[in-house]
Amino acid sequence: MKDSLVIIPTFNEKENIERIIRKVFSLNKEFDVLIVEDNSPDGTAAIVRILMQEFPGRLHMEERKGKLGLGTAYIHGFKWALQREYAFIFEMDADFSHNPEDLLKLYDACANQGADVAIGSRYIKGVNVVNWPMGRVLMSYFASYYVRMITRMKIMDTTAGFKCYRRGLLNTIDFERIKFTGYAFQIEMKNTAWKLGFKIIEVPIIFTDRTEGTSKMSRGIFREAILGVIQLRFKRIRPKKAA
Ligand SMILES: Nc1nc2c(ncn2[C@@H]2O[C@H](COP(=O)(O)OP(=O)(O)OP(=O)(O)O)[C@@H](O)[C@H]2O)c(=O)[nH]1
Ligand SMILES: [Mg+2]
Repeated sequence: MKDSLVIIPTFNEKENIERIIRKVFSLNKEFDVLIVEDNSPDGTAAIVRILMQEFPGRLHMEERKGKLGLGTAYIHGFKWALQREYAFIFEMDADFSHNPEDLLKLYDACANQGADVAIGSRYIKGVNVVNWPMGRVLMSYFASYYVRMITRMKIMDTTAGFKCYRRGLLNTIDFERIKFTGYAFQIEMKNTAWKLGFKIIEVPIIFTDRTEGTSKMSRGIFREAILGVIQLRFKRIRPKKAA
């Protein structure tokens, strides 16, 4: 059955994009792929366009006018997926920090273990991060701890971006009320799911720093996350009104 869509947002990923797409299509389960492309100056979109001829009906691309941020890229992808029949909707980075093989574990947690959202978690069994400088590991680990303390969510890896959502969860979230765009977007989505009472399962994964292409992390993204979680703690969350 054709039930799963992997959303991959891209900005300047020409070194990774073809390999990651081919890797997903080589897995033992059928996943469709949606690239949300923000007009990368490096020509990422042109590479995807050529591959779309090789994988008609399985590889899709939505092109936006410019770099509008990770959060809105995912929301764009979620809306696209909900207009189609997908039951399981995944988030994955293009840079191989997330191992595409782990899509199967995330799928299993949602399809067979009853999760509404499965999170690929770096911090569920110790710290599973490869190739990050110690400073960045510590920062990420303590950021996760900080978020846990402030929001009181029982999630070990609160900033993780490797996920599988059940369709019903995404259908319940009011995307107009999702405000953050960087790491805080990932926290906000978890916080929203948690406050709405959805079942969350963390699946241990190993996260590997990118070896190709360049990072898009910025100080602004970081600031948004630090201040944003305090707002999240007090934010009232209501399910989306039925249309
Ligand atoms: N469409 C879109 N994709 C983005 C944007 N910012 C980042 N991405 C993509 O989102 C994914 C995660 O971004 P990364 O640059 O890897 O961010 P990171 O993982 O925090 O940092 P590094 O791994 O150190 O580079 C990658 O696939 C990026 O290409 C954006 O504004 N728009
Ligand atoms: Mg990355």
